[in-house]
Amino acid sequence: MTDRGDGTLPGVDGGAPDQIVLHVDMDCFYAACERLREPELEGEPLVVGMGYEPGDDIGAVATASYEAREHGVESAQAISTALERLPRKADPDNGDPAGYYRPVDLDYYSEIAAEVKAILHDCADVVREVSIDEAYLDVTDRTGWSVAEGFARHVKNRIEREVGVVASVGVAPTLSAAKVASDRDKPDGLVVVEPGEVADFFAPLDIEAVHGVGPVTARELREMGIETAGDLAAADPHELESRFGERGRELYDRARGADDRAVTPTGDPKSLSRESAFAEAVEDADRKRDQLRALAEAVADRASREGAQYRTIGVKAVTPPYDINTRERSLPGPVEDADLVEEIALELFAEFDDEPVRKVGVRLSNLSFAGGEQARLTGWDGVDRSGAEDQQATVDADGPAADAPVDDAETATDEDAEVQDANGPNTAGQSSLADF
Ligand code: TTP
Ligand code: MG
Repeated sequence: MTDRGDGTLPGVDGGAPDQIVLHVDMDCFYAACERLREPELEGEPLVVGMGYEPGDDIGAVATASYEAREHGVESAQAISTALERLPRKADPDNGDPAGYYRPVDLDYYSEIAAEVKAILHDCADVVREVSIDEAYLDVTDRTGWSVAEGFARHVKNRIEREVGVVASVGVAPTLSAAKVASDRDKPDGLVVVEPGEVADFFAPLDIEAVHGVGPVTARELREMGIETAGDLAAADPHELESRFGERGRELYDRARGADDRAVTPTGDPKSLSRESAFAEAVEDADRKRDQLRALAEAVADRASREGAQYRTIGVKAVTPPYDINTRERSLPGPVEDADLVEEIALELFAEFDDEPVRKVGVRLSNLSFAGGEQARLTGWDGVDRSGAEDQQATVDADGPAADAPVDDAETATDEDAEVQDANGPNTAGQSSLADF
């Protein structure tokens, strides 16, 4: 960067110059979740939606796999239109293209989303979750521009390796550019917009890609002969101001890449947890228990450093194909006791000792903070459990159990050391433990 001579560095197209933002958006998310538990659907045209059963054709498409999109099926489309364009596979085989249809199972997708978000929280200190399959990460303190692409690739790789779904990622100095970038090369996309490139990156885009330009404004701008962000950036700002008032200037600045928004975190954490994925499902009881001990120690240590006491201790075992099992036990009062965490975690995990397990985790919830400080955080389900009591939940292909949802609003999984330096995936296939 060059010095302006006045002691300040040049701005980044009007954005915050030192910010590195990742926007992560999962590819055909609901369909990807269905494929996790039904791997035969991989590579097939797949529609997730409601109302496709015979005699029940009122409903809409939630999402379609990219194979189904090739047939003209898309989100929010009437299910009847989707069925016309892509008949169900179950229909008599008349040689036409056909696809698979599955109903929406939001509880299951939320479980998978929590897995993904846990990785995101592990990869960044500041995460803003904006929807079930989308989040912004401020990774300024974790990487630099010269290695930002490697860092982003690492995040993508972890999501794919540990959860089995694919994300598209955009990297940019502003939120709006990062969002457009994540969408640019979908599916499996990774697009980096470096500081100084934002305005050029926006220039060829339709004006509706400019943050704040909706269909109504877009129509007015088109009437003025402004079709692209580049046209808007090159327009006379005074003319825009006389047409749109103050907003005109704002749109002009945004078209030139200006966006000084910071990534603001979604909300207060509710729990602390550590997880670790195996490259392949592990049956060996000792290996799983060793890992669980390490996770118990790490999460208890984290709680201790945060000054947090906990009343509920839980474990997670993800079994093939991707069933998320959680077990938890609540104590009569809050404790801070690493040995107890390990002991209870091992007890709760005992039923999985002989099962193949893809991932293990330990979680502390119902947090309160020491030193008489008012508890900042609430428990994961608000249920008052007096006395020790075990809770369990399994989410599987038959749908989730209604009780004890896994609420990983703040879940920090074990940290790969390489997250810090943006090397490739951990070749040992198992995430390592590191302090964070
Ligand atoms: P999107 O991220 O918009 O779409 P997507 O993940 O299916 O596909 P891609 O990102 O690869 O383009 O939305 C995330 C999920 O939200 C999607 O899987 C299903 C749900 N959804 C609806 O239920 N209705 C809708 O109209 C849209 C757009 C999404
Ligand atoms: Mg998506």
